[in-house]
Amino acid sequence: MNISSLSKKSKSKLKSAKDLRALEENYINLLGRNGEINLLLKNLGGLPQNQRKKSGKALNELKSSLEIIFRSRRDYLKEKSFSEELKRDSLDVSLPGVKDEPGTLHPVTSTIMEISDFFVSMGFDVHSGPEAETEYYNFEALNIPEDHPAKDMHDTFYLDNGVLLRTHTSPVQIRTMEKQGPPIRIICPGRVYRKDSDLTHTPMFHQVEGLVIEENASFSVLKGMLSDFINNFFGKEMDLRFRPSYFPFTEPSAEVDIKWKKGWLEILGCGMVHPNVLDMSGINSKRYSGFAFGLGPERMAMLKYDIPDLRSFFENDLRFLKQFK
Ligand code: 2U9
Repeated sequence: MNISSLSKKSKSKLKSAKDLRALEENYINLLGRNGEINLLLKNLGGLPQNQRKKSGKALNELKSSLEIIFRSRRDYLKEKSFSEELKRDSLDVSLPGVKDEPGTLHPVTSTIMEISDFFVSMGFDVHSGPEAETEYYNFEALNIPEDHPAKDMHDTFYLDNGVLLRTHTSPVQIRTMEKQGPPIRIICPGRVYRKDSDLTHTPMFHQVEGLVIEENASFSVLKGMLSDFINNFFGKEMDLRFRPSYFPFTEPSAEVDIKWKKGWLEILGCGMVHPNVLDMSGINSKRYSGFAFGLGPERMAMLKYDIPDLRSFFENDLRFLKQFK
């Protein structure tokens, strides 16, 4: 065995290892339990007596110096990989940050919130309900007759099995009347759907409806409440008129117009809840009376913010939406 050439070869193997993995591998091959050096040490017994001592000493010395080389190379490679990692992951803290542009509430959302807040201040609770409804809750329970044009396939989106997309938020009020007895004071904002699409109609739009049921609900209280609401919403005393109208679910019914740029403009509908509607939902119409109203927040927002085209609410054009910051 030529220990001097083994020493040269093994030292260079450790010193030249390119990375920690290669170093580890070379270390195991040389100094591991079954490594080259240990095998030689194990085989010392087969050597003649005079060589045994000399070779043993030389091999042990080689082992110690290889250990030292291994540790120093290992420390060097660790340091090198760490500094490479630092270089790779370094962060230039002088670069400009990412500008975070906060969003804004959609004008329809803030209008709904403003309307709801007003009625909440008058003691109303805010209720919501499903957008996919049954014919019963959307039509029948509201005293809307079988042959009413609103029930036509041309006006209503029908889903499977007699389920439809609600055409108004009134089913929410029906569900509340069934669950909760009088007194009731609720405001029901939400999305509604009608098969309508032109300059002034979109297939989805919003409604806010209100319902009050108590022992002495009267048209005069309704009139006072809606007048206060309108003046509050537009921030000034408005000229308004209650004009007789017809809805299947209210009797008597009225529409409210405001004076707008010289003419009259309709902005909401209202009326005393029809006794049939109360009775069908389990409320005794002999003891209780109710009033209800409905309005369209898109229309209210168009008037308040002078928005000419209904469709701008649904186009998500940031140049439009940013104006409501
Ligand atoms: C129940 C009883 C009565 C809700 C009412 C109106 C009049 C009305 C329209 C205005 C414009 C809807 O947004 S719009 O298209 N609404 O004119 N809505 S009374 O009456 C109800 C509701 C529920 C149980």
